[in-house]
Amino acid sequence: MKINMKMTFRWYGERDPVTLAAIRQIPQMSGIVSAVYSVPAGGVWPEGEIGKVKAAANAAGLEFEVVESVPVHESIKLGRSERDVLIENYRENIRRLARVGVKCICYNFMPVFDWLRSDLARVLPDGSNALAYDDTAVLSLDPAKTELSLPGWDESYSKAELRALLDEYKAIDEEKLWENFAAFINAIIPVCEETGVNMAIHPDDPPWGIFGLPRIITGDQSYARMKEINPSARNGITLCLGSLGADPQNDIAALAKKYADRIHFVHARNIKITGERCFEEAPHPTICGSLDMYGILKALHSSGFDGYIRPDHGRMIWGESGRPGYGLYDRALGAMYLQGLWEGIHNSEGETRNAEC
Ligand code: DNO
Repeated sequence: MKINMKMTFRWYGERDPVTLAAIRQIPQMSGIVSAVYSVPAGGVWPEGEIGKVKAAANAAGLEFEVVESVPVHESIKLGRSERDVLIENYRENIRRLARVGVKCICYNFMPVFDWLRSDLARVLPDGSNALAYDDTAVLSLDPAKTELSLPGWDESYSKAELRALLDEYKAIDEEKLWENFAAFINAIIPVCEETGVNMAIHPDDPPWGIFGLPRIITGDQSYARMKEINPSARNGITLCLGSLGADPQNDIAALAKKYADRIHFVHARNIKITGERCFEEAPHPTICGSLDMYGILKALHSSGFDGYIRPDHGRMIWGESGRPGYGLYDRALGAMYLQGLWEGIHNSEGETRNAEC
């Protein structure tokens, strides 16, 4: 059985306060998860820029095999007439990334907003702070006015553009979004087959509709439908524990087993559900939150998971400041916890680990 999942770490490029040298010092870190950040959604990434990310990673002794994200332009999600050109650009990005050794592309199909939180620095009892979500607080915001800003958002829209975009989505229900998803994925999977790149869709975060926008990647039924639309294993999943776990209906260990052949990437973090549609991001260990991290990793292990995993959002601890969720220290603790769990699970199943530090 193949058991060597690869531990990775997200890096936001040269302007990330977390350095590659620091990432390299986390034991068993195989590589970075990154992107070309200078090109707006929909554009073709210059090969030189892709090469720079790879060169920087390699110079630090790290691989660059996972991209997060190649963003999907809103016109593709909306099914506007210019989508064909944009899909062709996306196909070209896959080819270019494959040429430098990228094997997995994480993306999402969430309209307008990427992940959403109501609080970027909720103070926890231990004095650290973390991201938190409260549905009532979020729904009381006017999305076209709010000054909230998250690292994953496309902030290139003016308020007027954002309002127009939100209006345009009024005509897009979940069925229409699925149709537009199908047109997209069916056009790109052939390029993935040619190049050997795996697509790994990120679930909607949180996994329910917000501000009247449709959201379709929320759990078991979504994955079954994706598979029906395009059966290629390249049409895969990023199993994001914190996103899926915000809905207690999602049995993530069961999903890990059921969709084992298409889980190419795992975002591992824990959340503490604090009420109906409310949660705080918690330290990675099972005991600190609502998710059974051990059970989920065990399910991945027993299914032979050998893809990429990264510790997801961490708290801000030890006085660190930086991108909400993406500091160094707590994510590094997360990476160590996950490796400890994995090693324990592996050894308890009677096999030896042969990876070297
Ligand atoms: C948040 C991230 C997401 C993710 C995208 C993938 O921390 O997990 O922003 O990168 O949704 O496209």
